[in-house]
This record gives sequence, structure tokens and C-alpha cells, in this order.
Amino acid sequence: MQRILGLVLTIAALAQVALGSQTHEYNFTTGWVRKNPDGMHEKQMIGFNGVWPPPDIHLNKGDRLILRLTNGFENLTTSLHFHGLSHNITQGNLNQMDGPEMVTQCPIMPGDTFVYNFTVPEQAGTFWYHSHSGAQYTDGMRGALIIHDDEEPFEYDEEMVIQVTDLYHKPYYQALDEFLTRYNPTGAEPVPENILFNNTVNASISFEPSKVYLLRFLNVGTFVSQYIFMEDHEFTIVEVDGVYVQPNTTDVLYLGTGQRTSVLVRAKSGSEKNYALMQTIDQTMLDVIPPNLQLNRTNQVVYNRSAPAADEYFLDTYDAATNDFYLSPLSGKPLFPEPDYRIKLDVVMDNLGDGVNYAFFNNVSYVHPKIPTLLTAMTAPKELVKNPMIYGDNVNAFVLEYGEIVEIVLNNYDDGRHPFHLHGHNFQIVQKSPSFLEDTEDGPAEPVPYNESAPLMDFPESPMLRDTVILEGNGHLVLRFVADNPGMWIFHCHVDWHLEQGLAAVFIEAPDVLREVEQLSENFKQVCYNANIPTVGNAAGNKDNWLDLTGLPKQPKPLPNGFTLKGYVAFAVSSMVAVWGLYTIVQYGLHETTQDDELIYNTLKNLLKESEQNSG
Ligand SMILES: *[C@@H]1O[C@H](CO)[C@@H](O)[C@H](O)[C@H]1NC(C)=O
Ligand SMILES: *[C@@H]1O[C@H](CO)[C@@H](O)[C@H](O)[C@H]1NC(C)=O
Ligand SMILES: *[C@@H]1O[C@H](CO)[C@@H](O)[C@H](O)[C@H]1NC(C)=O
Ligand SMILES: *[C@@H]1O[C@H](CO)[C@@H](O)[C@H](O)[C@H]1NC(C)=O
Ligand SMILES: *[C@@H]1O[C@H](CO)[C@@H](O)[C@H](O)[C@H]1NC(C)=O
Ligand SMILES: *[C@@H]1O[C@H](CO)[C@@H](O)[C@H](O)[C@H]1NC(C)=O
Ligand SMILES: *[C@@H]1O[C@H](CO)[C@@H](O)[C@H](O)[C@H]1NC(C)=O
Ligand SMILES: *[C@@H]1O[C@H](CO)[C@@H](O)[C@H](O)[C@H]1NC(C)=O
Ligand SMILES: *[C@@H]1O[C@H](CO)[C@@H](O)[C@H](O)[C@H]1NC(C)=O
Ligand SMILES: *[C@@H]1O[C@H](CO)[C@@H](O)[C@H](O)[C@H]1NC(C)=O
Ligand SMILES: *[C@@H]1O[C@H](CO)[C@@H](O)[C@H](O)[C@H]1NC(C)=O
Ligand SMILES: [Cu+2]
Repeated sequence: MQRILGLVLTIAALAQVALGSQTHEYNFTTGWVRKNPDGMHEKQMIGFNGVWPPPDIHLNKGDRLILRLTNGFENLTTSLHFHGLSHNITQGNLNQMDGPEMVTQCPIMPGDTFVYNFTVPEQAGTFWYHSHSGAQYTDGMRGALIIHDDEEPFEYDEEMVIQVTDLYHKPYYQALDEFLTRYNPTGAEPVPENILFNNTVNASISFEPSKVYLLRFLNVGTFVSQYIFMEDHEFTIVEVDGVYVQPNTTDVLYLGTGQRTSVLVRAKSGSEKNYALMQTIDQTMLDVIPPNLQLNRTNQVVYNRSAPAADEYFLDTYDAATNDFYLSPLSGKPLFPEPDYRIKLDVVMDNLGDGVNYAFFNNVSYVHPKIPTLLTAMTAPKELVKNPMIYGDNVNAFVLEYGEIVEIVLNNYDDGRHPFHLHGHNFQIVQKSPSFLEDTEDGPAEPVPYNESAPLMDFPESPMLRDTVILEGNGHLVLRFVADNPGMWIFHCHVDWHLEQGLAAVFIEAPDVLREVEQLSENFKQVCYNANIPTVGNAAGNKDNWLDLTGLPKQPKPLPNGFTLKGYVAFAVSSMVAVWGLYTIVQYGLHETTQDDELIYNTLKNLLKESEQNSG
């Protein structure tokens, strides 16, 4: 049997070579590049080899990518994630190529190089790559990754790759510092200064009469979703997040950060005039709308260079934006059966004892373990590898059995929209509630959690499959996937500001199976060594007693009982936050942070006592 399997694999490998699969090599060194993307503010963007924006990467199904990423920063760690790719060990790939630092790899230190090396055997469509170190990609460390497919189920004359994003004039780490402080106790997110169309503003694309174009739109932004619409042209959606879909025609697209939608557009038959290609911020996501923020930006679809530029163009309503719940995969893949394991995650945003606003799944705000979760899974004693304890109780670790059907229920106790992204998988969208923001006659808007005995909508026969989905304000989502891709897969909000607030969980998927196949490369270990991170141990870095989690990095303590928001806005104690962003700024050690939290906590308690005495 084994021999037959080996033979089949060899044949498969040969077939790939025969079909002309290629290896694409890139050597990228990160670094700051001075640019003025919106024509309003010059700033340092993060480019590769001195060039910003980084290039789009084009592969064909079956190809190999070898990307050597060298950290050219002076004082930041870095990493690279390939958003949407499955890195499936049963297809000859490795979990260690996924990218998120402290989950599947050690942070790459200044001067160091990590080699990303993998194939794309089965997937095709629109993907992207970006730094997975703090909110680093905010400053431009990202690009599209397109996997072409000879057997695309649609036809067109030309394709275009179009990234949309938000732009912040401040460096990302400064925006983050100002966001995650007790001076911002409500957790109001940094507001972008602009939105970009393929890394610029007032952009144009050229159309020739009667041609059919495939436009691949990607929202590679950090925070705001965008609506996209084209004056007097229709979009036919054919691909979403690397999944071919039953064609669906619409006037307007909605893209949350991380999401991709490819559409076919038939050009007009004449070339008398030009048309507007609009992008609009989903303003419901902003707590405040600064008066000088341009919510709509106009780009040009140029048919005729001698004709005047198109005027801006507005829609009365965005209601026509396709709701992905009602799309279907072209494959017709049926609804997965009843789950073996249901994971309920309540999304909450609240303050902890340091006065900072955090994000939680249930009561846990993700904090990086001391060593990457993959290393814990790879080195734990066999009998403990499925024990969630060793992964630490501050990473929201869920251990999945190989092949089981997993259902994630997300209940939003926050009134904001969150685009949730799962690494390593596409999930089925089984339920997707509307937002529940409207006040009713009975009272103010209330979150509506999922009720298993009374689902809001019929379960689709063939639910939409994708890797990033919007959870509506006060609403809920039910997602299903099969645990057939052994690895450590982070599940997180793709509003990177919220990820920084701790809105993440890690699925420890079939670690027993993973260990049979995955081997850590010498390069992988060297990168850990250079970052001074041990390569053996539990989440707290202990390897003598695997159940001893002493020293585990933890979220700050809760607010002292009775202490109010208003109280702590008033006073100042310097603080640094213990969540995600920390590792990206090498200077700050965890110990400092913990002590600082301790200090703030005690100060708060004393202050509370005083105020009680005063008022009593
Ligand atoms: C990339 O770096 C590798 C290893 O240092 C080197 O062997 C290779 O020639 C480089 N390739 C290019 C295209 O620069
Ligand atoms: C973009 O267009 C606006 C409106 O016409 C103009 O004010 C602005 O200067 C343009 N910016 C750039 C960078 O071309
Ligand atoms: C990091 O280095 C840059 C120069 O590359 C400098 O401008 C910045 O202030 C440094 N940041 C920290 C936190 O030291
Ligand atoms: C990439 O991986 C393949 C398959 O494991 C291996 O043969 C090759 O040597 C690797 N290349 C590099 C540069 O690591
Ligand atoms: C958008 O920018 C990328 C990267 O710079 C480029 O490869 C691509 O062709 C651009 N798209 C269009 C439509 O110009
Ligand atoms: C292009 O626009 C110019 C100016 O409006 C017009 O004179 C010309 O006829 C147009 N060309 C075509 C092919 O429609
Ligand atoms: C942007 O577009 C929306 C609707 O499409 C409209 O309500 C709003 O007034 C526009 N804003 C500006 C500044 O033009
Ligand atoms: C297209 O999307 C709409 C909702 O936006 C849905 O009602 C309709 O059934 C979809 N059609 C197909 C063929 O997917
Ligand atoms: C969260 O709640 C669970 C169950 O009540 C508890 O065991 C766990 O320690 C809590 N975690 C944190 C970080 O507060
Ligand atoms: C992983 O690969 C196996 C074998 O080809 C396949 O059955 C499974 O569906 C894949 N899973 C994912 C998430 O790619
Ligand atoms: C869930 O739905 C069932 C069936 O309609 C109902 O009996 C039950 O009260 C609901 N539960 C909650 C918490 O609303
Ligand atoms: Cu979010």
C-alpha cells in the first residue's frame, strides 16, 4: 500500500514537471522608502529592495515559490504571511511557511533571513502576501499574489489586479502607541487619512471597447471596508477569496480588509467618453469622521484620452452590494454535516486594569506565548501534544482532531463590523446574521447571539466558501470547516488594530498528524536562535515540566472592582502594552511590561480606595 502511494506521489510529481511547473525566486530585503502615496503627505513606506510598492507575484497552479525575506529594519522584527494559501502538509507543504510570528515561526530579527519555500498545488485565484508582525503591513509591506489556472471557468480578454487600502500618515507603530493607551479608553481606532487605489489616488485604468476584463479587487487595508462601483458598468462576480463562484451580477462590491473579489466587466462598445470607478469608505466603521477625510475617491476608466475625465459618481444606496452569504461556490460543495466540535466565541471589547481597551474571544485577549505555538506542538511529549494547557491559556488554543468537522459560532457583543480570517482553510458560511444596530420599540439595540435551536436563516445547500468573512455589529456568524489540514492556524480579526487588541485564537489542528510529516528546517531554527527564542518548550518556554506554565505572558489584570472608565482617563502612568505589537519593537521586553501593568494596577487600586474614602 505504502509503495503504491509512493508511486502515485512520484507520478504526480513527474506529471507536475511535465506540465511545466516553475520555480519562482525572489530575494526581498525590507526597508523604509520615502513616498507620497496620496499626494498630501510624504512618509516612510515599507518596501522591498528599496522599492515601494512591493511587486505583485504571479504564479501558475503547481508552481513553487522561494522567497527569501531579509529583515532590513534597524529595530523591528518582521515576517511574511501568504493570505489564503493552505500550506497543506498532505500536499507536500509545511505549516512553518504560514508566516505569523510567534504562531508558526520566530520573528525575523534585523539582518536575518527567513526562506519561504512552498508550492501551490491546488489553489488558484486572488491571494496576497503581507507582514504578519504587529500592524506592520499598514505601512505598505504587502502585495497581490495571483495563482493562474489553465482551467479557469470563465473567459476574458485581459486581467487587472487592483489593491484598495486605507492610508495612515503616521507610522504604524506610532498610530498603535496612540491607540493602545489608557488615554484612548474607548478604543477608538486610528482613523485613516485617505484611501488608495492600487497604492495611489486619482488612478486610472484603460479599457478598449467591447473587451471583457477580469478585475481582481483586493482590500489589503488595515481597518476600513470599501464599496467599489463603476459608473454605468456591471460587475459579474466569478471568484471570491480564491474560490470560483456561481457568477453573480451586481452594481457594487463590498470588500472588508483581507477580502478579494474578482469580477468580469464588459466594456462599452464605443469610446466617446470616460467613466468613474469609485471607492467609498464604509463610514459605519469609523467612530469619528474628520471633516477633511474624503470618503469617496474617484478613479478613471479611460476609453478616450482626448475626452474629459469622468466626474465623480454616487449611488443612493449600497443595498445592492452582494451579500456573500447568498453566493455559492461553483464546485457545488454541499453543506458539511453536523459538527463534531462546536467552538463558541463571544466577541467583546473592554478595558483591562491598565486602562487600555482590549478585544476578547470569550474572556481571553490573545497574548503571544514565549515560544511559537508550532514549536510547542513539535517538541511536546507525545502524550501531551493534544493537551491545550501546554499552549498557554492566553492564546485561545483549541485542539482539533484530524478530520473532524468544526463549527465556529461567533457572537458579536460589539457594535462594530469585524472581518474574521482563518489561516490554512476556507470555511463555509452557514449562518450570517444582519447587524442588530437598530433600536426597537422595546429598547436599545441588543446583541443577538446564535440560537442553535432557531437559526435565523435556512442552512444553504452549498454554502459560500471563503477565508475572510464579515461579522456584523451585534450579529453572529456560524462557520464550518473540516480539520483536514494539520497545522497551527490563527483565526483573527483582519482589522489589524483589533488583532493588536488581542482578537485572535489559534487552532491546534491534528498536531499528532503534523508531527509525522513536518520537519523544522535549519533556517527556521537559526532564525529562532538569532531571536533568542528557545526551540523546545511549552508556551511559557518551560521544558522540564510541560504542565508548568510559570512565566507565561498574560493579559493585564481586570479593572479593580467598581473602577470606572471616567476615573482612569484622568491620570497618568506610563504604560506599554503587552499584546501583539510588542514583539515588533525589539527594545521593549516582556518583563518591563508586566511590571508596568502591575504598577498601573496597584495605582488604580489605591486611587479607587482613596476615591471611596473621599466620597464615603
Ligand atoms: C538570492 O539569494 C540566494 C542566496 O543568497 C542566491 O543564491 C541567489 O542567487 C539570489 N538570487 C537572486 C535572483 O538574486
Ligand atoms: C487628485 O484629484 C483631486 C481632485 O481633482 C486633486 O485636488 C488632487 O490634487 C489630486 N491628487 C493627486 C495626487 O493627483
Ligand atoms: C527605529 O529606527 C528608525 C530608523 O530606522 C528610527 O527613526 C526610529 O525612531 C527607531 N524606533 C525606535 C522605537 O527605536
Ligand atoms: C525548497 O523546498 C524543496 C522541497 O523540500 C527543496 O528541495 C529545496 O531545496 C528548497 N529550497 C530552498 C532554497 O530552501
Ligand atoms: C497595481 O499595482 C501593482 C503593483 O505595483 C501592479 O503590478 C499592477 O499592474 C497595478 N494594477 C493596475 C491595474 O495598474
Ligand atoms: C474621443 O474624444 C474626443 C473629444 O471628446 C472626440 O472628439 C472623439 O470623437 C472621441 N473618440 C472616439 C473614438 O469616440
Ligand atoms: C460619498 O458618497 C456618498 C454616497 O455614495 C454620499 O452620501 C456622500 O455625500 C459622498 N461624500 C462626499 C464627500 O462626496
Ligand atoms: C446573487 O446574489 C444575490 C444577493 O446579493 C442573491 O439573492 C442571488 O441568489 C445570487 N445569485 C446567484 C446565482 O448566486
Ligand atoms: C476565562 O474564563 C475561564 C472560565 O471561567 C477561566 O478558567 C479562565 O482562567 C479565564 N481566563 C482569563 C484570561 O481570565
Ligand atoms: C489538504 O490536503 C488533503 C489531501 O489532498 C485534502 O484532502 C484536504 O482537503 C486539504 N485541506 C485543505 C484545507 O487544503
Ligand atoms: C432558542 O430557540 C428556542 C426555539 O425557538 C427557544 O425555545 C429558546 O428560548 C431560544 N433560546 C434563547 C436563549 O433565546
Ligand atoms: Cu475587528
